[in-house]
Amino acid sequence: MAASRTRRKAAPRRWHVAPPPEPSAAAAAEELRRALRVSAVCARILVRRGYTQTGDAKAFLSRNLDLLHEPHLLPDMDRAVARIAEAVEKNQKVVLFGDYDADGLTATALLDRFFGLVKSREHTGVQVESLVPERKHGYGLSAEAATAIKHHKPDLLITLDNGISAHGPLDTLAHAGTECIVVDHHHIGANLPRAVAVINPKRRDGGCNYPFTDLCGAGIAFKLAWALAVHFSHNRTVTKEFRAFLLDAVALAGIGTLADVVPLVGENRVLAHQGLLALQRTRAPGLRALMGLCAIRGTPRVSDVTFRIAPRLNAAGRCGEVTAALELLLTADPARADDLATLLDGYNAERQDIESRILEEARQQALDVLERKPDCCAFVLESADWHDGVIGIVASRIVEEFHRPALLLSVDRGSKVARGSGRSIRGLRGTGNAERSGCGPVQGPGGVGAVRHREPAAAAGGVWRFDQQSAAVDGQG
Ligand SMILES: [Mn+2]
Repeated sequence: MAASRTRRKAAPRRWHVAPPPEPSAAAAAEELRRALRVSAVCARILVRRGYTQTGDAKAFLSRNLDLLHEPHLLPDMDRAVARIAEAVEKNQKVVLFGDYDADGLTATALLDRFFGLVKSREHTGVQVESLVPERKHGYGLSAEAATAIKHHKPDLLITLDNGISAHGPLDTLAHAGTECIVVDHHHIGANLPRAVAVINPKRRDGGCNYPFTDLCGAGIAFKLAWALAVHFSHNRTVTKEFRAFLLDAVALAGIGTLADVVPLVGENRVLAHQGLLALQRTRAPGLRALMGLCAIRGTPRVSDVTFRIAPRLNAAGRCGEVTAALELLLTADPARADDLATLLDGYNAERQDIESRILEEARQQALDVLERKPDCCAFVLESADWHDGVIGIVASRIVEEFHRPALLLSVDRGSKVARGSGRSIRGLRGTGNAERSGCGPVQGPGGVGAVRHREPAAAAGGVWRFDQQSAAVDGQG
């Protein structure tokens, strides 16, 4: 069918309306209204969200830093601090390896800047290098990334916002003499990776019981910096210098929290709120340059981060030179920061153009599928012309519009390799890759198949081999 430019309507938006409140809920709301002096509407919303006790509701509304849990409650935190202290003492070589999205970048920048402060105070020869993956190698610690890291011959590797499932690459690095600390918030598989310490709030093995499981990578990095600040203060309370550092660093943790779209409750709500306040007063040249470019004045709002700052940080990982965003967050030079912010802005504009073209094409494919199979329950859409750094965002838009899981494939017909990115709907677990999630048979091109999900994450990516003759897509890991 010829692609028509008219926007055919997909499905009406689905609303789930909560039942009217019980008499007890109405009483609880009235109690909150009086105790907290909030409006009746605010009190009713609090009760509907489960904040029926005055203390809980008050904490939820206060967003104070003292609501953050002690960093030492995180699993393996003490081991991580001890190993990092050893690296500082023995002048070792440390590599920080973060992911190239806004969460991974802010986590990495936060710790990199922390080491800068430690170096100025402790008269140590510790060498710290921050790296992000090359986009063609995909997210996280791939085998290729491990090879790149090996060239730096680090004594210690700290993975940030990644690493929890990188068993093979971490084994390789261990054989090469590199010890590792994994700092990650992603879903934990059957086994933990080989590492000196695995700091992940979702851990429940061996008595791990951190009270808040939804921290993002930058949130955990903030906790690690806090625990290290306590250690290097050689006192129970942190020194003035470290305190100032942490109060500034919460801006990075807040950006990571908002950019990663983790639930804004508990500690995340504190980090997001305090992060916005810290962003306003930060003197970090990169953040100042980004805010100037985005014309953000006064206290930044959540949408300033999610729609302006985060997309520009993410754009380098999608369309440009991946290291530009990390350099922006690390540079001490305001002129360089302005140049890099402008560069990221250009990448972002390019990303928007590419995204709207792919979205238009993907919508047409989805509508065609629906016309042929009105009862189809998921989409597999593909093209050889789609940029694989952008298909994930488009998949989200397709899911939003059609309320069905969507897997978008960017197919390289020469090598018969397809890179895919999928998004699922609420209530259906997100995907691993096609092979691991047992999906299939998936019909291409533009066909549909049953995409089943076993991983809890809402997003997934992977590489697929594309067999043109049978027009089928196999999971390749
Ligand atoms: Mn993350």
